[in-house]
Amino acid sequence: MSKRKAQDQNPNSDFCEFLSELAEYEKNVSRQIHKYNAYRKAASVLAKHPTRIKSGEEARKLPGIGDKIGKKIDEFIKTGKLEKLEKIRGDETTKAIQQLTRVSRIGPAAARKFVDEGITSLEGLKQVQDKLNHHQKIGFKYVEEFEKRIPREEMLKLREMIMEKIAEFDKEIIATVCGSFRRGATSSGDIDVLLTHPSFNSTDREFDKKALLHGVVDTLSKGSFVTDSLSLGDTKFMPFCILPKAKEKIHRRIDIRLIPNDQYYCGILYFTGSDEFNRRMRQHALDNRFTINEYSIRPLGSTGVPGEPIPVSSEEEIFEIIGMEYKQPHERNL
Ligand code: DCP
Ligand code: MG
Ligand code: MN
Repeated sequence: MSKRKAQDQNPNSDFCEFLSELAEYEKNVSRQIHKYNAYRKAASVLAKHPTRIKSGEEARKLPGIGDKIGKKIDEFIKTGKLEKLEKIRGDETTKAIQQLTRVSRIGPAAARKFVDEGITSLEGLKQVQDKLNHHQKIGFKYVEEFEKRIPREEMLKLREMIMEKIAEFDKEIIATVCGSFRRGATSSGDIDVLLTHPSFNSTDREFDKKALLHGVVDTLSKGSFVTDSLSLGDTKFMPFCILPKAKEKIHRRIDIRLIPNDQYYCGILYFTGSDEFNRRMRQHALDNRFTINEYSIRPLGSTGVPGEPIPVSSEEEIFEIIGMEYKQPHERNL
């Protein structure tokens, strides 16, 4: 199903759209992350609701929708617009911040600083490129390309290409493409690849993880596939690539992380997301006195101090430990 079709089938898509716009405003301009989360959650609940919501009161019966959002839904039903959104859309500072935060690695704080200095557009940013750090320069250079999502068809080809090159270097490396791709998305923002190796354990200080990752970097960088890199560390590589036979020659972002095998399943769980799903699962874990992060799952002692990591050999085990019903990756699109 195409993204468009999915939206058309959502009878509350206009509510979802204004809630998402409010969420973006709270994240980038007013910087109220709680409000951002509240709007996003409400939008995701409404996106899944099978029938058209007819009033704020009806909406308030859904989880995650309270009085304030209920009132906005009423206003929108009655007038076809929202005062708050009209104001936001007309505000010059807001517009400028929304423009500048399009650049990857220019966050709300950096954007506001530029705006205070009188830089209010991407055109303006071009004049002061020396003020950008390395990441921001690359983000600026590719701003339009990075906004284009990668169709699943191309994701499949990219995965094949990446897997092939990695296997060429070391057949023992285990690689999993996580992120929205693993959740079955029809398009993705980037390619999230997690790597591990049977002989790489977190307690093994001798293992040369840097040599392993850099071997992967070298094999990927052969030929014209990789064009640039945002960063390269001992366990993380963020290159850009262009698929040689792609229909459109657009730079795509790859996010590669090398993880010890004893932390692989917590890593896969985390990098499969969604971020909202992760938040809820971590809360569920806490309610049952466990703490989960991208590395491990640990029991919480009576004083709230985490104990030793619990060994796990699948994602299913992590769900089981915290007493949560297993969710397939495609059921984690919250
Ligand atoms: N993640 C998270 N919290 C964050 C950032 C990331 O839990 N603040 C996790 C969940 C994400 C995963 O990492 O699903 C990958 O991050 P991406 O930003 O690549 O997000 P997605 O792959 O889900 O979406 P996209 O298609 O936009 O890349
Ligand atoms: Mg991703
Ligand atoms: Mn990513």
